Amino acid sequence: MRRLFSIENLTFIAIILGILSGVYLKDIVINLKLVGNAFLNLLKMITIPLIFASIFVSIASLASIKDIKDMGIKAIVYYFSTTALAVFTGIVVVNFINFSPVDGMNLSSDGFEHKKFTVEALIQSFIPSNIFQSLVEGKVLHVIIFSILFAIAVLKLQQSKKEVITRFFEGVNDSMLTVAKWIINLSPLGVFALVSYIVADKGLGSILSLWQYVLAVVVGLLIHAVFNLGLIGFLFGKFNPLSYFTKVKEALLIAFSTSSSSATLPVTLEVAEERAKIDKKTAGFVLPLGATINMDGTALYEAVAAMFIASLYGIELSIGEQIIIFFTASLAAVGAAGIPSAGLVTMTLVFTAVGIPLEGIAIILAVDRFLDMLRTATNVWGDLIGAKIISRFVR
Ligand code: DAS
Repeated sequence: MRRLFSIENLTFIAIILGILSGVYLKDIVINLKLVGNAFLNLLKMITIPLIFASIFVSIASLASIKDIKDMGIKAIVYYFSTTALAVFTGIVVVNFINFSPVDGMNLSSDGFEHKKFTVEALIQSFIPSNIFQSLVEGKVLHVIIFSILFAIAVLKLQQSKKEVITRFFEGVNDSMLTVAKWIINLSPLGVFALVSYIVADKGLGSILSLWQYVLAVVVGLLIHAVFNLGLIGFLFGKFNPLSYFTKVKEALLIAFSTSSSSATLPVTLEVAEERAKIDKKTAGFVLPLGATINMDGTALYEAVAAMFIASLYGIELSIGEQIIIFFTASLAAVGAAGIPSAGLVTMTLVFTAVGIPLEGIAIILAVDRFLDMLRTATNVWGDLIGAKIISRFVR
């Protein structure tokens, strides 16, 4: 009976009730934005200290620089191969769905001021100029880069100094995970408020008008999350993806509700270490890194969006242009931050690469947040599959 009312099950029920309330009790739940944002802020509140501490503890507990390289290379190989597979899946799905013109679709942009995302911006998103500013602004990738370098430098200290610093960050890591557990207990309420507000605010009608595009993204994400990642987990991680899913589903539900991989990270780390029993060394390194640079769902979404908008403008994409979309969508997703609608910004890299009018992005704005929920859950699922696979190979 207790299992039935577990936090995960209550969170799932909260999502369903949130969608129904957003449709039928719009005028009431539209006021729940404050409650939803308060829950989101609680998660964001511990993200930066937890990322710093978990990466530090993970690296400090590795025996040598060689081990760090070993785990880092495995993580990068996994990230890029699964992201590329996600994009390929999206392109194949689009080639099966022949987008027909959307009736009543005006192709002029309605004031969507798009921020052009360039390769320079991508580089800058990696390299911090002032780590304290990055900590304050919550620039997750900067914090990760700095904490990796800091931890490697501490490894070179004399044993007594190294121990003091390591003990401190172990304490920070464990206490942040305890706070994460407390926040998770609030998730049914927080998730209900977040989902019901979003549905009431955005309305589900827009999904119908762009049903082919939504279908292509949803089918692509499902194939990637269930078939691609499930098979990769089974073949390389030697585990049953379904039973693994039942252990970590709370993180996926929070990812779906918050549309933010970074905000979900405290929950992702907690379910990985406490429920799926993945060692801290692997989880503490692979999950924070993955939450910012491993975004399978985002990459697939950007490729599908580019091909959909191109079809609306009557642009016939050659195989060569689809290959360009393949590479730029894989790269652009790396630059997407783990925050809501980040994929919408980096997708300009893909549009620019093949000459698709950026104004077209305004057309898919109305359904972006709903698709963001699904692609963020896919992103986090990809991170969790990677952590489980890599944990098999870490000594
Ligand atoms: N919302 C982003 C994330 O947190 C993904 C995206 O915008 O595509 O993963």
